[in-house]
Amino acid sequence: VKAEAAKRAAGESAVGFVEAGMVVGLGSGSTVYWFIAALGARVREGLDVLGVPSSLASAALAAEYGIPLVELDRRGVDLAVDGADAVDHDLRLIKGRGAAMVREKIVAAAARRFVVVVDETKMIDPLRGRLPVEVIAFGADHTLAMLESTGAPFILRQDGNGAHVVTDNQNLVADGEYPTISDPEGLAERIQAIPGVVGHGLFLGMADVVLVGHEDGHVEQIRPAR
Ligand code: A5P
Repeated sequence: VKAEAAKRAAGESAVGFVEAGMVVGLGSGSTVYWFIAALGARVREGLDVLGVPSSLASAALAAEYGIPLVELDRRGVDLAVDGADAVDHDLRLIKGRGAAMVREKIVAAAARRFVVVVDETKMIDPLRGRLPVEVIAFGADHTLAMLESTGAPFILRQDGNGAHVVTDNQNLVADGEYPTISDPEGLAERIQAIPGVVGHGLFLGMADVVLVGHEDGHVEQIRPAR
């Protein structure tokens, strides 16, 4: 419940970045939930925005909150707001606990401004832990072996019933467990070069600002040094 207050503070504060007429990328997860709820309230008050959802789950949520939705097109989006699983001092991110990182990265890369909302427990430096990778089902076992050559055990993600998790793009998710990620850029390059890989959860050099929510309700804004 304490963490929820921090998530809520971060998510709601991102509404301050939204201006009338914007096309807004809507990420996924329990922190962005608060952003979508708060944005929906502003839409009900008459704010004119369009949302571009980065997952089927966020599309359903945004529709429930009355946010008009459009598909991503070549105009891109003005602002994207999304959560993260880990953030380091360079605002490098790990994403994908919700298995939506490929669409999330497409939307974030299409955004003129990318705002990340997290609670304080997500500040993890150096980056480490679970790194999700979306893989094509064909040859997945061999792809796993290639992923493991980058220095972590990988397993295919399963749901509560033991079935493989299938992404919105009809692919599988492989989760790696890295004791530490000392060279995120090098690792990202090696993973992306594996043919069975669609995309991975490292978001490097993308975040323009990270809004860190604390349990007492205050929100810190961190911007990259670059
Ligand atoms: C979804 O694929 C993830 O990238 C989420 O953005 C991430 O897991 C953050 O979710 P929470 O805000 O629920 O922690």
